[in-house]
Amino acid sequence: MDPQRFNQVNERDVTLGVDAASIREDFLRKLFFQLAKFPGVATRNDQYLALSYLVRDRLLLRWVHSARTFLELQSRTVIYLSAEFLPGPQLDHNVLNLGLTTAVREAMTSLGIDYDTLVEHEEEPGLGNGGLGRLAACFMDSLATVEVPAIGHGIRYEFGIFDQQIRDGEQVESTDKWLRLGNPWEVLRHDVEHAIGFGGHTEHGVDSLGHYRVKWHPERVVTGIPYDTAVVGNGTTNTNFLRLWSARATEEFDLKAFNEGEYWKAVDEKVRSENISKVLYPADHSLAGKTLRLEQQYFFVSCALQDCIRLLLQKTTIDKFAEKYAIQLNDTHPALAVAELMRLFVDVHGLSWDRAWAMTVAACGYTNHTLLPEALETWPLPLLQRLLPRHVELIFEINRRFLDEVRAKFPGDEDRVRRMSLIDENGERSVRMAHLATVGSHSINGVAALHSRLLIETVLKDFAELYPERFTNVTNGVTPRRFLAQSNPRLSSLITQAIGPGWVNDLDRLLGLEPFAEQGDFRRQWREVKSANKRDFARWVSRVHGVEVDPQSLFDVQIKRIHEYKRQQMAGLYIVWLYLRIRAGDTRGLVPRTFIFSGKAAPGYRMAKLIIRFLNALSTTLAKDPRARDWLHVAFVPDFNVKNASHLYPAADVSEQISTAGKEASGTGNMKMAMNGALTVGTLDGANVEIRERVGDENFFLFGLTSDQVDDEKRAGYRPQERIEHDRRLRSILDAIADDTFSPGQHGLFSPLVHSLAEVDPFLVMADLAAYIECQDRVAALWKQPEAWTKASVFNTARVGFFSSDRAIREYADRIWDVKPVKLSPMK
Ligand code: NBG
Repeated sequence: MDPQRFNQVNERDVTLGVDAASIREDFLRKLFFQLAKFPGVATRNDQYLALSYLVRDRLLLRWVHSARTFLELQSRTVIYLSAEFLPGPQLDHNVLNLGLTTAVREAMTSLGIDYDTLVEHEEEPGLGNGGLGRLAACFMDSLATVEVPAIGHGIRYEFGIFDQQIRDGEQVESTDKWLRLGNPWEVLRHDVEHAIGFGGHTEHGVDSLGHYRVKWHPERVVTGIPYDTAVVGNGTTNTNFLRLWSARATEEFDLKAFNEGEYWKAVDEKVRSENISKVLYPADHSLAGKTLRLEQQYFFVSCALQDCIRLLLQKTTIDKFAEKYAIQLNDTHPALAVAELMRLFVDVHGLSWDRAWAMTVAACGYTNHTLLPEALETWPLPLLQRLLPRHVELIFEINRRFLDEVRAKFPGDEDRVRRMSLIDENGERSVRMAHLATVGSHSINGVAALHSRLLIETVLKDFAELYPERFTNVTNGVTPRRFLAQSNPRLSSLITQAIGPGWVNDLDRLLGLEPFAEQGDFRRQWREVKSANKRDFARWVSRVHGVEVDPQSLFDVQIKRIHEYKRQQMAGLYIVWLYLRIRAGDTRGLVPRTFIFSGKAAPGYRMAKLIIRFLNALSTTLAKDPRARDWLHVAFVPDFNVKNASHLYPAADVSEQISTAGKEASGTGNMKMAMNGALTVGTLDGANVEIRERVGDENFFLFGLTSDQVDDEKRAGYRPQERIEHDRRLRSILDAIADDTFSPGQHGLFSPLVHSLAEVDPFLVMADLAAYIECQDRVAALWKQPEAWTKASVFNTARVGFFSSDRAIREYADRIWDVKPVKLSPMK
């Protein structure tokens, strides 16, 4: 035995070929030795797995190298806590980031395998609902690419976001069995597990040294085990990882119960424990007031933080925690981290309260992702008390000290104290998670300039007055690797032809495209790329979903979660307006258009589901009417997810970003589409504001009320009826819907929609619709001038470099995390 000798060996002693011949040979090795198959019986899934495993080897080599280096250097590490991650399919993305695209294609071709078929075969991990989870995935990609050491922590939901089918125009949900055929990317760490307590009671006392100590005796303990997925940077060696926690029963069976013959009772506890990581809550922007959801949040936060401490203590002591880690709370879902850190520091590791609190605040940062009241989490105190009794005590103590600070700064202002308290005393007492996250963080940011301004003017106003230095903005970004290089190879090669390589990791270089916008020949090529992408999309959507679209028409695209504030219904009303005109023979100024919608509705959100029903009804009605054939089509593409979206972004001509101003925190689909050369029709909301500033107002179709005007309208007692009375277009649109034009044989199907719009209109659709119609006229007018349109399209791509998530991550790294990149040398 010579451990010294073993320790001197390292990953550099292994080489993995990156040429087509090596990849071909490794493919066969994986097929034979890992899957125990020969070509004659290997299924497509076997081929996919064999290829994925050999690609994973190349990731793991870099990962091991990164991990060893980071450990030696004790590099400061970002811990990104997020209840949701939507990474999308891994195979092609990893192949691209490793620079293996050509070699892999060649190797597959030499074996008679179509690489694209394998890529299309992959199921994605749908471990998120929408933009928030996808942002987390873009950030993981950028952290590795800009060489910042990071670990993402989340939950390995056995069932992710539901699959959506459209049956008879309605959304039908089915379980997402993403793990069914195996997940080749994850690595289970058998040697790591953490115990997560729930319930029970606390015991207060004095230890042998005379220190006041609290001990929590949980009633129930669940085990968390980690599944790791490597995340490699593009063109870097740096490889970070995503650590997703899965819940296991601590004892497989309750032996006593089992011995007494109560088999069911014995397995009951197992089922209860493992339910924690069973399924993702499929609602975005609404509080699911569920015990299980709270259990999920605490479960992954505690696993993550215990794991951080475990790693820290391998090399140093607990008081170095805040030097070693920058903890980012992705919305309030992980806000319990603030209380859990205090528990770990004070109760478990014996630090003083003040030391523990200073480290907690120094380590934590909080990103707010929404101002919508229904999405601001609060947990009923009795529930918290029952599940996490020690954390309630800690939250009370944090609150007591915090409110003393508020009183000292604003003497006599008890109203303010009530507003700022971590505990909401109105009605049933509850804990305000956004307040907990804010008080426990040294930095609080919104996700676009407007959103961050509104955050400090409204939801967190009192906090911004107390701690102005803590508030900042980091506008979101998206990864150009996945959303341009990988999903739009045609446009990518045209860009590279024009400005050379290197832009994908330095997206501001796209500015170099500007002069090309003036060249007719380049514009022609640009149009050809878009047309080819649209034809591809038309073929794909027909083959996979049986939806027919005409690639010659203008593709007007709105793809995102279905929500009243996002106003898919407003686009629907505009389509009705166009249809009424066409039926009346008035096609002046129109251009042939295909409206493409895609998005899921929360299963319990009735109005959102009715909007899906409505859009599908428009689609069928128009398809049946020969008068509409040349002008107007509507396609609803089922099951919006990262994979399907990647077919859509490259094909979009118009990007619909039409939320009520002040409601969409940022949006990221807006960035993805502009990057692919779509022109935005948008309100001054979220990141639209900054997109417009950058691409130029002449290359952006703006309409609608500003967020201040929306507030004014509401304050003045907004009445949609007045708008309807004054505008015969609005009347005729609503009348047509109410008359069952789109619901033949189903009288009154859409009356809840009409009623909501005409009587309440919480998102001011009626106030903005006229402006929207006029804005769409401008769209049609520009579409009729292909040269001018193309120029605007080129300018959109050229000027959106700012919206790379690399830029966003660099801002977080400099202004919030204080982390420096760690450069690693290239590896074979
Ligand atoms: C969403 C916002 C989007 C934003 C993403 C990412 C939540 C709670 N918020 O506008 O609605 O782009 O977060 O920041 O899902």
